[in-house]
Formats: sequence, C-alpha cells, structure tokens
Amino acid sequence: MDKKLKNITRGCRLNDRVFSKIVARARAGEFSKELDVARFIKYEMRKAGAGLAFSPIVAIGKNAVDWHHRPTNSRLAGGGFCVIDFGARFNRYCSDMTRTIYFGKASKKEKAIYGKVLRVNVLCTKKIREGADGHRIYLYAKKLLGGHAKYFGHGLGHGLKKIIHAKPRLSKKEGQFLSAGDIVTIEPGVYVPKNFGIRVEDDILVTKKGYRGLSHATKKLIEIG
Ligand SMILES: [Mn+2]
Repeated sequence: MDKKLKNITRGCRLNDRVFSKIVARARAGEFSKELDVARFIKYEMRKAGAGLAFSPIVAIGKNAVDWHHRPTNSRLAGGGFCVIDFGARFNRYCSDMTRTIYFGKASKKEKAIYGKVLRVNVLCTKKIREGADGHRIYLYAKKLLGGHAKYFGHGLGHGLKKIIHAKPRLSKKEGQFLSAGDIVTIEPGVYVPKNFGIRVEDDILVTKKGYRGLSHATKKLIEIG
C-alpha cells in the first residue's frame, strides 16, 4: 500500500472512532455547546498521535449555513441539525469527514431533506472510477438535489493529499479526471439561509474499476435528546 493511502486510511479509521465517541458523549449530555465538541475532537486526535487536517468545524442550526463556521458558545440542545466536519492528519496526509446529527427531534420534512443529501452522497460515490470526470459528477449532484440545488454552493469534493483541498476537484471546474490511486471527498450539502445546514462527507479511493470507501462512520440520522 502506498504511503498516502496508508496514512489517509489510518486517519479515516480514527475519524470513524472519534465520531462514535462524539455521539456517545452527546447522548450522555456531556456537550452543551459547539466548542465542547470541537475541543473533544482536538483532544482525541492528540491522544491518538494524530495532527489536525484543519481546525474542526462544529456548527449548530443556522451557524452551519457558513460551511467554514468556527465553533462558538452556541448551545446545542434543541438546536436542530449540527454539522461536524473534522479530519486527522498522519505524516502530513489529510483525511476529512463530515457527519450531520440532530439535537432534538427532527420533523418529517427535515428527515426528508437529510435523506436527500445522503442519497446524493451515496449515488455520486457510485459514479467514481478511474477516468470519470469530477465536473460531471458534480453536475449529477446538482441534478439530484433538484429544488435544493440552489442551496448547494460549494464543490462536491476535492482530492486529499498533504494539503486538504487538492486536485482533482469535483466542482464547477471542468476537466478534472479521476485517476486510480486518487483519494477524493464526496460532500454534498444543503444550506438554507438563516435556517440550517446539512453536509455528509466521506473519503473515497478511486480504483481502476470503481472505488473503495474509506469512511465508515454511520450516516443514519442520529437524534440527540
Ligand atoms: Mn472536505
């Protein structure tokens, strides 16, 4: 296994583990604000001997409309969707995962929108293979989002290397062809201004015949409290 794959796989495994710990602690009522979760992520990464691929994003409710939101003292309880985006770094190689959980009880409508974003994540992943054009997969995501496409303002994904936002890109940019051995993110999102944000992001290895998912944390909508 090459160095990049080995280190990013290790990062993805750690991300999965940290996410399940976040859920357990959240269920136990141990997090009251965004910063509590962000600090916990940093602590767990350090404990595991990993660096941070970037400063963790924890964004409750309307804070998540800014997809680069910096964690604050905003209260989590009853705040609705909470975007948690973080990544471990081993030997400088970056991993990157986002899960969106829900503080409170999600309505039917909210569950449906979450389901839509998740579906885009799953269906776009299936398009990954050597030679596929990242731009076309991005356009496919836009199509699948339908009426919500206008609330998806960033790219669908990017390569992962020693820098967090590497090539190839799955975005507005044309002609970004995927090669076997590339590791890319798939991260559709929906951000409704002044309301809420949802993003679901995995790291995917491009192979000759298709892909291999490296992120395994559950994507079922988790409700806290
Ligand atoms: Mn990303």
